[in-house]
Amino acid sequence: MESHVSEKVDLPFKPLPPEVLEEYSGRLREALGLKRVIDEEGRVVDEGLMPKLPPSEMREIYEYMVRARVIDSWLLKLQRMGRVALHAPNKGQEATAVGTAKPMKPQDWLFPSYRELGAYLVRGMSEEEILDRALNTIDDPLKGSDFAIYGNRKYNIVPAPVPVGNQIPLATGAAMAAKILGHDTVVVAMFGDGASSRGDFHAGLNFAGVFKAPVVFVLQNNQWAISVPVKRQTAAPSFAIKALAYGIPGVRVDGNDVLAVYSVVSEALERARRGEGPTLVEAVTYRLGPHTTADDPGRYRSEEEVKIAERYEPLKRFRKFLDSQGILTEKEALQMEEEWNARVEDIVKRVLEKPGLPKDVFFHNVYERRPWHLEEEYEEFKESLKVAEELGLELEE
Ligand SMILES: Cc1ncc(C[n+]2csc(CCOP(=O)(O)OP(=O)(O)O)c2C)c(N)n1
Ligand SMILES: [Mg+2]
Repeated sequence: MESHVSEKVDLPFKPLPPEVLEEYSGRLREALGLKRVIDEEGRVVDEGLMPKLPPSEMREIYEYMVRARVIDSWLLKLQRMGRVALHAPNKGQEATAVGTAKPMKPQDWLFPSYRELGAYLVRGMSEEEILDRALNTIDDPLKGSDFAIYGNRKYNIVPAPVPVGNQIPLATGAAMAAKILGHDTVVVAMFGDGASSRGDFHAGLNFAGVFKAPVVFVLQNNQWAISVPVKRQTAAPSFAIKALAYGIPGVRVDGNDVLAVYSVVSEALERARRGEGPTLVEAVTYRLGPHTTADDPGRYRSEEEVKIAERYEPLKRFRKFLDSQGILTEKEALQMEEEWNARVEDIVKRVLEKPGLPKDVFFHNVYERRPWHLEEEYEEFKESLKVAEELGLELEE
């Protein structure tokens, strides 16, 4: 009988060829090392990895990091004022967010997590839109759905899912779609160290490896998943090494060195665009703030640890580098921060004046045509609003 099977396995069994061993020993070094361009004093330690960027672009990268820090601190303040429900602070992770998004092309797609303000800004989201979202104003692009998680089709940013790591296989799927359609699109998924313990991480990386999906996985190893430290997250010596078991490169990079992140992510994007498949980038960083505004990190980590981590924070070191290169003086850099602070304060004032979303917002924007049971509920809801009005009751926005 004629066989319809087109694939076959290698028989008889034999050891793997030496070139595989050689390739993997190189990959092993990348997965266990730490790529850096500048050290914590801003000194160049690897000229070969330095991205070829004009001074104006270096300056722009710093400005995005400043903007991420400024809007982050405003969101924290607004939460403390009772105006924002919940915020996941970004402080300390700005280099990974900006360094990942900056080399992406406009047609690429970002599947982020909830801690990437710098990446949203680079993709084109404004501070005003971030605030509209966090405060659920009338201009909230996601119309009040869930709490402060961001996204917008306009910038090819898929809103982050609440279940940790769900975006990983979704990103692989989107990358496969782009590949099948022949689009020049690379997908970037961002997630934390904690997300690597979900089955979704395995499914997403395994599938992407087998089918060479054009996707870059950026794992932000910020040392903590709420109160769980990395040593309780995995027994492996690094997260990047996990990629090797899926047949894809895994690169461990200093996530507080924006130039190194830029360089490593650029290379991974180019690999994917050439049809060579996915890469896992482990960006080693540190979450300087609490997990969210509902968290008290004093219960599980020492202040001393945070103080040490602050020495490695990404803005200061990049500022020192820019100063030493004559691109931006420390004084100009600090002035830039003050200017953004004043600018964002004005935006905050304006956004606080905006009306909230209409009360019936949750009946819209989910289905193109409401199913009958929601239609019934909607009628009942409108009726109850009328009753409330007749009784003179004020429903909260
Ligand atoms: C599937 C799932 N389990 C648990 C949670 C609760 N939760 C929210 S964030 C988080 C920690 C995630 O840590 P990590 O992936 O390292 O990201 P980080 O918050 O450090 O950026 C957990 C357990 C969740 N949202 N989804
Ligand atoms: Mg984490």
